[in-house]
Amino acid sequence: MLKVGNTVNFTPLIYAIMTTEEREIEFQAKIDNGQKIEPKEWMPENYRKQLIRMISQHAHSEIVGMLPEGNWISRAPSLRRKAVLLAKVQDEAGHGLYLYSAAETLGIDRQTLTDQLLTGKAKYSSIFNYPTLSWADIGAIGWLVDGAAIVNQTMLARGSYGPYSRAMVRICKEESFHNRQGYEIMYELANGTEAQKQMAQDALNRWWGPSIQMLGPSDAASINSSETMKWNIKVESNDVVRQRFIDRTVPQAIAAGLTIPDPDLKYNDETEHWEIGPVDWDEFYRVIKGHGPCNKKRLSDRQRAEKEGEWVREAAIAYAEKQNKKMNSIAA
Ligand code: FAQ
Repeated sequence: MLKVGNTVNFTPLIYAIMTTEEREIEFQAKIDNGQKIEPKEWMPENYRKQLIRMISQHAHSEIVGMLPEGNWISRAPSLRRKAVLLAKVQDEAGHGLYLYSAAETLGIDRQTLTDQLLTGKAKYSSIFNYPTLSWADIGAIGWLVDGAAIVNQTMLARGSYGPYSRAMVRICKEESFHNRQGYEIMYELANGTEAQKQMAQDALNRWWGPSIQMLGPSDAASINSSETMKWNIKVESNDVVRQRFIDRTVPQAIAAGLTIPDPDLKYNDETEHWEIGPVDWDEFYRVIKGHGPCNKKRLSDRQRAEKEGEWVREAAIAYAEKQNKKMNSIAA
């Protein structure tokens, strides 16, 4: 084994004669050493599969996540709010694209990933199966959903797969702006008229539970964690990340004058953490099995967008072919 600085590496010659078991040991040594794994390096098949599952689920979430917010672009209450929301929704599309590209480095193509989403084979985040009933819901999404996403993704930025962890760095910077604009909307409504305050509280009441759930099942029920954590795809467990989100969000609610809809919520002086009541895991599993309030609508909207965009893809291919022909004739 070659050890250059902190880097563990076998020479290519030794690598070629190693057994799978030996390669797995070397792979785990790299992970334990904090090294990033890059696309062309050897990796266990399940590492690849877990990454494709997680990254594509994440990419689909960004794309489907545009729908509940896109619904409010034409109804934003001012030009400033409209411009900010438009920029945010565009950012989410960009995140989807970086993530699909990161997944493609693992040997799967974009069309296959898209087909998995459109046929309902691949999951996307449970949180995007809820409706946006009022303007305050846009505030709640930015504050709570982007807030939960940032806490999770800051952790994922420390993960072992190079292209995914690097995508997280940029995504987190943008999510941070999304989170602030969401909190700003909520804070202003909560400190506005009585009707506005009620609108903000109602949005918090509806989005709090699903935001807690979106960070994944409890550690005891998390079937993938043993592999995803062994390989540092996730460097912290679902419950640890969830607790961090709760600890950061409860004081923000208090500062805005809003009430977290949980009668069991209390601060534990000894642990210095906010403790919540039971999470509605029945609701979570119902939603991820396709029975949330908007699952059918989200999927049919994406299916329609795919169909309506067909001519754009055909035109892009025809244009690329034309350009290629032109270049070839110049070269000849
Ligand atoms: N929804 O064994 P675990 C965003 C599934 S981005 C649906 O604990 P794991 C930005 C899980 O896939 C939000 N399914 O799984 C934005 C597994 O099923 P499978 C998305 C869920 O992977 C903001 C099963 O349950 N972020 O919001 C969910 O170790 C605003 C058992 O779970 C990511 O995708 C769920 N919430 O840990 C955009 C981040 N949770 O696949 C627009 C990347 C779990 O075996 C507007 N993903 N499941 O059939 C992750 O960090 C992880 O996948 C976890 C789950 C933490 C979500």
